[in-house]
Order: sequence, then C-alpha cells, then structure tokens
Amino acid sequence: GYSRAQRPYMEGNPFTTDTVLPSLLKRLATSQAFDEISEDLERFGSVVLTTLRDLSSKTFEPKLVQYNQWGQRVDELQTSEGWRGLKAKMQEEGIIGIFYERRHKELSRVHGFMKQLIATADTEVIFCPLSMTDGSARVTELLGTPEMKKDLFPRLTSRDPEVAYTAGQWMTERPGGSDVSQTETVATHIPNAWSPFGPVYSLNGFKWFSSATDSDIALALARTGPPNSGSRGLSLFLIPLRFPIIRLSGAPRPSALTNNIKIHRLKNKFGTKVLPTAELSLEESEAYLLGPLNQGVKHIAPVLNITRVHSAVSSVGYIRRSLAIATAYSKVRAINGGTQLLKDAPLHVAELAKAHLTYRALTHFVFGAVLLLGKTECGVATEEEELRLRLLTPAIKGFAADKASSVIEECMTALGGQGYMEETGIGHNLQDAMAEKIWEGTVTVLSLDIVRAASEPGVLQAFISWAEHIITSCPSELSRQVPASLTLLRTALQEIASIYAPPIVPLVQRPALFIF
Ligand code: MFK
Ligand code: FAD
Repeated sequence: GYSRAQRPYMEGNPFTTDTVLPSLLKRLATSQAFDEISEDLERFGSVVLTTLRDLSSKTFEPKLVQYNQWGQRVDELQTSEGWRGLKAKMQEEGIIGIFYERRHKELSRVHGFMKQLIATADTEVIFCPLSMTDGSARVTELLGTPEMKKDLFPRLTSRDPEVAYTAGQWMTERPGGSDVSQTETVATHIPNAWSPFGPVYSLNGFKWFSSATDSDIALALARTGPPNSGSRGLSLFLIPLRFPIIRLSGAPRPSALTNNIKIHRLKNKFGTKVLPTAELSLEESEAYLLGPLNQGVKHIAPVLNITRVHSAVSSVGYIRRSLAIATAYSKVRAINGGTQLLKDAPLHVAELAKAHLTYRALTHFVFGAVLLLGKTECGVATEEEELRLRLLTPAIKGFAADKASSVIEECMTALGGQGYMEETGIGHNLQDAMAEKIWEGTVTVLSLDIVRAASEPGVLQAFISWAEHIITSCPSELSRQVPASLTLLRTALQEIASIYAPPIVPLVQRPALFIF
C-alpha cells in the first residue's frame, strides 16, 4: 500500500521533464541548433526553479507616492526588489537579446519563446513589459531614425540590466481600448524644436492603462488629424517617460514628472498584481513622431503582433506549470485507502490526458506561428508564410487565451483541496492568465482581426493552400482515422473563403476564431 499521509509533490526541470517541448524543438531545429538550444533551456529550467522562484517570492504590489512631506508632487513609483530582479535576470538571460542577436537565425524566436514558456508561471508577468519592449525594438528596427537605431535599439535589446531599457505601449484611452479611433490625446507639432529621435511634438491627453509605468520609454498613439478623422488621424509617437532620455548607468531614475507625465493612480486589478498598471495624464509632454503622419495604427501593428505572440506563449506557459503540478501530484497522492496512486486511476488519468492534449495542441499551434515570425524577421519566409503569419497571429493569441483558463481550472481540481490553496500557485496563475483574454485585444476583437487579415489580398488563399497541403500529405492511416475532421476543416475553410469575401458578414466574426 501507499502512505495515506499528505505528501508534497516534486516538480522536475520544466524543460527536460516536459512532454512536449524537447520533441517539438527537435522537430524544428537542426541537430547542432537543437544541442545548443536544449542545453540552454535545460540550464535555464534550473534557474526557473531556483533563482526566479526566489525572486518572485520577494515581489509585492507596487506603490505610488504622489506627494512628499512638503506637499510637492513627486509621483514616485515604488516597485519591489523581486520585480526589478526578475526583469534584470530575464534581460541577462537574453529576453529580449536572443530575438535580435538572431544567433540561431529564424530559430532564435523559438529559442527565446521556449525560455519564456517555461518561466511564465514563475515570473509575476515580467514578460508584459518585456513583450512591449520587444515590439518597440522591432518598430525601432523597422522605422527608427539613425539615432534611434544607434542609441535606443541597443538598449531595448541589451543583456546588461545596467544599460537595458524597457518600453510601454499606450493605446487604450477612456472612450475605448478596442476602438482606438476615439483617441482623445492630441499631438501638437513644435516647429522650431529639434531632436535626434525625430520631429518634436507636445502631447496632451489621458492614458487609461499603462502597464509598464516603470519603463524608460513608451510608444503611444495621439491625434494629429482633425477630431473627426477617426483612427486615420492618429500618429505613432516615442515618448520618453523620464528625462534625460539617455540615462547614465547608475544614475538615479528621475520621475515621470520630468516629462510632464502625472501618474494618477495604480489600477486595482483582479490579477497581474505585481505589474505597475497606472492611469496617466500627459500635459505638454515631449514626444517624437515615429513613421509617417496619420498612419499610427498601421505602424504600431508590429508591436501589437509581437505582443500577441508573447501573450499566446504566456497562456501556454500558465497551462504548462499547472499541468506539471497536477501530474506531479498524481504520483504522490494515494487514493482508495492507500491501495492506488492517482496516476494509476484511469478516470483521473483521463482528465489529465484531456488537459495534456490541449497543452500539446496549443504548444504546436503557437510555435508554428513563432517559427513563421522568426523566418519573417530573418527575411527567409516565403510570401505565403508571411501572409499565413498575419492570419495566425490573432488566432493563436485569442485561441490560447480562450482555452487556457478552463485547462488551468481542471489542473486545480486535479489536486482536490490542495489545488485551491495559494501555495500551489495554480490560482495565482489562473488570475494572471485571465488578463490574456483582454489585453492586446479581447478574444472578440481578435476574431475581428482574423476577419481583417482574411480580407487582405492573398492571406486567406495562402492559408487554405497550406491547410490543403497538410490534409493531403497526412499519412493515409491517419486520414482514415479522422476523415470527418478533415472534411469538416476543408468545408469550414471554404465557407470562410466565401463569407470573408467583402462585404464581411459581422455575425460570423467571433465563430471565425473557433475554426482554428
Ligand atoms: C506577456 C503577455 C504579453 C502581453 C502584455 C501586454 C500588456 C498589455 C498591453 C495592451 O493591452 S496595449 C493595448 C492593446 N490594444 C489593442 O490590442 C487594441 C485592440 N484593437 C485592435 O487591435 C483593433 O483591431 C485596431 C485598434 C487595430 C483597429 O484600428 P482601426 O484603425 O480601426 O483599424 P483599421 O482601419 O482596420 O486598420 C488601420 C491599418 O492598420 C490598416 O492598414 P492600411 O492602412 O494599410 O489599410 C490595417 O491593415 C492595419 N492593421 C490593423 N491591425 C493590424 C494591422 N496590420 C497588421 N497587423 C495588425 N494586427
Ligand atoms: P472595450 O473596448 O470597451 O470592450 C468591452 C467589451 O466590448 C469587450 O468584451 C469587447 O470584446 C467588446 N467589443 C469591443 N468592440 C467590439 C466590437 N466591435 N464588436 C463586438 N464586441 C466588441 N492598454 C494599453 O494601451 N497599455 C497597457 O499597458 C495596458 N495594460 C493593460 C493591463 C491590464 C491588466 C488590462 C486588463 C488591460 C490593459 N490595457 C492596456 C488595456 C487593454 O488593452 C484594453 O482593456 C482592451 O484593449 C479592451 O479595451 P476596453 O477596456 O476599452 O474595453
């Protein structure tokens, strides 16, 4: 018989004991790249269990001190040592560096995102500011002035926490986050001012959600066209959160007030509590135009698309750890009077298997897009692959977010009462994972983006050709086993192709997501 006492479970190395990641990496990488990347992931797996968990335990909710004892406005944002340590450690580990050093060429995205996947559930949403930093680095790489490329880009991608910058993304305003056409922040050109970072503007407005309030810069939308110009009157700006924009290493961090940015309030959130999400006002704040005038939405899209891939990876990362815990528990928990372990009870195993199947499918789905992102950024993607990535990006983000919470809930119940205890961290993961359904576009808004993408020339055809190729190249035994699913997929794709031809039928927008 087995001990009937409560016994702690042991979590293994999150990379080597994972049932999906090593074999997926082997499938995607050459053997030399596999050796190098898997060695790094195995080492990093131990860092997750030791250093990162230790740093996470030293985090607490940020505090805002608006006034000092003399009644002066100071807007001091106090974050925890653990939070700052997590950020520094991840920068040292090459998040963001790996993505832009591109040492493993198109596999660099797979490498960095596998690191994130195994760390997500142990790092208090540190990948939120880092994902926006990643998107900002990409926009700088694509659109930046020579000075931005020389001064900012190396900092956004640096592995040295002393010089590295993080960036925020300010799109959401009070009238609407999904619909940025309502943006109220106004940008006024300052004709005689000059900056190496581009034409200088003065911004006035209110940003309703700023999650990287401790960052160095932000990318924001502001109105440069007439008030009735909707989103086609918005431009993209680089805003220094603090002056001087280029900080000397070791110098104290000035307040956001140095650029006339007031931090009004920290949000009181359901989860992601360590992340300093604030409401801000810009009052004659200095900013630099990035890219062409009145095309802000189009040019912030690389940030949206990159952070959406981060979000999809995070959703899968929360599932990974919850499932690892549930699996580990099944090896120590005795049932039926000590005659059996949970892992040997078919009913219980069937539940774990269902969760595992979703985890496996989502990981493959998400990393399919991650590889396409890597190829696109390295200039080795075919035109079809780039079009496919456009369609898959909102699909992986919305779909992974939509699936994650119910799988995490199943993992929680797989531990019985222990699963509901804070110490396991599953509830904490669930709270954080819920944000993935809302930020960077709600699930509904992402299904609308699938529709937008599908109506762009060539996108849907690129997807259908690829899906048909996959269907026809399935081994015949597999085709025989799942003929109904294959037929369904083919029919669904044909339906989408006809429905998505303009004019778009709004009622099919959300179901569009579920076709994946
Ligand atoms: C670790 C976790 C990672 C995540 C952490 C992040 C923390 C949270 C941060 C945030 O939440 S930041 C705020 C995120 N906000 C959103 O995601 C807004 C959601 N709403 C949308 O995405 C809307 O679809 C959008 C605001 C983009 C709609 O705007 P418009 O102006 O009505 O779009 P329109 O007119 O269809 O498109 C304008 C242009 O942009 C078009 O190009 P053209 O000018 O050439 O015609 C579009 O094709 C292009 N575009 C729009 N979305 C695109 C895109 N291009 C590429 N990719 C996209 N996703
Ligand atoms: P709304 O746009 O008002 O949406 C409300 C509901 O309406 C949703 O269910 C939505 O799906 C639905 N809806 C909207 N439009 C349509 C439509 N056309 N058809 C059908 N249904 C629709 N934003 C930033 O810019 N920077 C940040 O750093 C940031 N950090 C965040 C951190 C957290 C923890 C959270 C929760 C949000 C953050 N956001 C940030 C804001 C986030 O991006 C927005 O909340 C999100 O885009 C939705 O916008 P909204 O809140 O205005 O909701």
